Amino acid sequence: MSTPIDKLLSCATAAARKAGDHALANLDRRRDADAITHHDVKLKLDVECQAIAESVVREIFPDHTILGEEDDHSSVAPPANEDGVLWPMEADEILWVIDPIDGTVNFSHGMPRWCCSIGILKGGRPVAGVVYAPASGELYAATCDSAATCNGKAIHVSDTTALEQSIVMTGVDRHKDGSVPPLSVFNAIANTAQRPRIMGVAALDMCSVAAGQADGYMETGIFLWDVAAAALIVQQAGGQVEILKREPGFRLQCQATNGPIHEELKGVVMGALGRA
Ligand code: LIP
Repeated sequence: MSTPIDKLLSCATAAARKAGDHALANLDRRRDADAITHHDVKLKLDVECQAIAESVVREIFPDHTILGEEDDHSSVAPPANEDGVLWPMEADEILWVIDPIDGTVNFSHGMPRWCCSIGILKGGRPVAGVVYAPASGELYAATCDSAATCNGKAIHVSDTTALEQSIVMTGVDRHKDGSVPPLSVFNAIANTAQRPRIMGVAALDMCSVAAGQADGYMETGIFLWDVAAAALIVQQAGGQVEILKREPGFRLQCQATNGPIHEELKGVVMGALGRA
C-alpha cells in the first residue's frame, strides 16, 4: 500500500522543526567546525541536525531511503534527463532529501537567513516538501496535491511579465574546475533584470519566488538537497522549475520562476553560459 502524502508531509514538518530548532537553540556553537575550506564550512551542528532529522524520519518510515547533504556523494554519476523529474530513479522508490542547515555560511556568521530543507521524491518527482527558517519562524510547505503555504497561509508567485521588472536571485558558483566563472550568471542578470540578489540560501531564495517576493531564481553550482523541497513549493505556488543541467555528486543547474519570465531568463542565462 502506498504511503499517504499527508503522512509524509507531517513527518517532514516534524523533522525540519526538530532539526532547525536544535540549530537555533545552539547558535552559540555556530562556529564549531569539522572542516573549514576556502569557500565552505562543515559545521558540527550540520551533522547533528541531519542526525536529528533522520531519526524522526526513521522512526516513522524505517524502510525509506534518505539522502543527506552531509554524506559523501562525490562519486555519484548524473542520470539522463527526464521531464518533470528532479533526479531520475526507480518509479516506486521514495527518497528523503535532507539539507539540515541550508545557508551554512550565513548561519556560521550569525546571519538569520538559513533554514532546514526536507524534500521527498517518489520516482524522482517531488511529492512533499518543507522549508523551515527557525530565526524568522517561517515554515513553507507543499505537497503534490495541495497548494503551497507559508505558516499555513496559501502563497502564490508574482505576476511580473518582464525580466526588466524582476528581482532574480542567484548565487556564487564554486566549480573548482572554473567551467562556470563565479559571477557569469550574476552579471547577465544584473544587465537584464531590475535587480539581482545573492542571499546565500537556495531553498529560501526559491521560497521567495513561491511567495511572490522575487520573480526568479537561477543558480549553477547548486545541489539536489538545496532544491528538493523548494522546487515543489514553487510549482504548487503556480511557478515553474527547470533543471538545466545535472552533474556528478548531485550537482545541478536550476532555474525557478513565476512562469511568465521563465523563457526570457533562461535565454539570458544560457547566453551567459555559452549554451544559447
Ligand atoms: C548553499 C546554498 C547557497 C549556495 C551555496 C550553497 P549550504 O548551501 O544554499 O545558495 O549559493 O553554494 O550550496 O552549503 O549552505 O547548505
